Amino acid sequence: MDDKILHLKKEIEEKLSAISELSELEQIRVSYLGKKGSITALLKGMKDLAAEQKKAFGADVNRLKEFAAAQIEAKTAEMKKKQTESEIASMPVFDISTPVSGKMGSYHPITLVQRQCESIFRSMGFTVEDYAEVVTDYECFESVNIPKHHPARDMQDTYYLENGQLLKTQTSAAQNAILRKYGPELIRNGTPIKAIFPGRCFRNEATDACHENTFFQMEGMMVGKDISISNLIYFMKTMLSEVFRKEIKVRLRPGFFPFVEPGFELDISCLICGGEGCPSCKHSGWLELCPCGMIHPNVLREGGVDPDEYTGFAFGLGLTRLAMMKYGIKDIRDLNSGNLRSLCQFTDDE
Ligand code: FA5
Repeated sequence: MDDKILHLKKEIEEKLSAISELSELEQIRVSYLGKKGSITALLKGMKDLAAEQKKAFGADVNRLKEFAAAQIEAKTAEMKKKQTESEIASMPVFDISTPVSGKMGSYHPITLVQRQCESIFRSMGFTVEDYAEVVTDYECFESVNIPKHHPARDMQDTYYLENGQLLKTQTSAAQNAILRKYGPELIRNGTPIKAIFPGRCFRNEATDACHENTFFQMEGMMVGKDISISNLIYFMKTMLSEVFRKEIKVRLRPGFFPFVEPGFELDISCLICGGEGCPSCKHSGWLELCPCGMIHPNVLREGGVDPDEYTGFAFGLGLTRLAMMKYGIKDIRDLNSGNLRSLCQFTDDE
């Protein structure tokens, strides 16, 4: 082999073993294999050789060229691997056992009372149901004994959608579906229907300290043999004493709702002003919290349950107002405000 070729081979090996930076490799590649590189110059110079020398010299130079390219490629891979390893080694160590400091967030006060109510009713054998927010006129009104043009519709100024559906104004919109879901088991085995169904409601209302256009209710129903007002009062009392865990004044007065007969308004003495009267209770000292009553026979019949055999109660708890009373929130509008400083201060007391 030509001396020049042997010399270049040795030189390449020495240079590659001496480098410390990845960027130096490109300089080496260019200086041997680039347009003006030493190996390229050897190939170009072949045109001046005698024909008998060309073949052997050409083969040697090409072998050198392949050798240089392979060595540079191998060195590049080796250096990249080293670089990655040293980057990993210098990364900060993530210790999963390190305690996380600081507050991670909190539940909205309505979520807190909703969860508390769900757990109270679950412990008394009720199932918790979810229901849609966009419903039909039939679900929200007709199935609960409020036919078209009934004056009771005026009490719930409704947002109608272009497709004829509406944003539910009351959680009572799920009553018919619950009766149809659990009614067959009641009829087959006598298992009473016991369900609660919390949900968001919408009404086109002027807002004030105790009215919002978007608020939460939690409906509850129990249907079976010989269910009476005593059962209703028992469950209402248990729920309120568990939620407030202190003595609160309650009053039950007649109330009209087309889907119950008899119907009641269950009010609690305003906990913001202690019953003295304030904007949160419209200066009456009382807050309408949980209308209720015995389910109207038309509603049971429409849900496939025979009103001559079965009776039941229903209630429509104002969850948003319950959160106000439980946490001493004076203005209902604070609950939809997204103001984290005021909303993050509440905790679950269970
Ligand atoms: C109803 O919506 C009936 N569906 C409740 C019911 C269910 C009665 C089952 C009988 C049997 P009412 O419109 O009064 O009733 O609303 C019920 C509760 O929701 C009120 O007592 C109140 O606590 C809450 N509520 C009603 N409107 C608003 C509002 N605009 N802002 C905040 N809370 C409201």
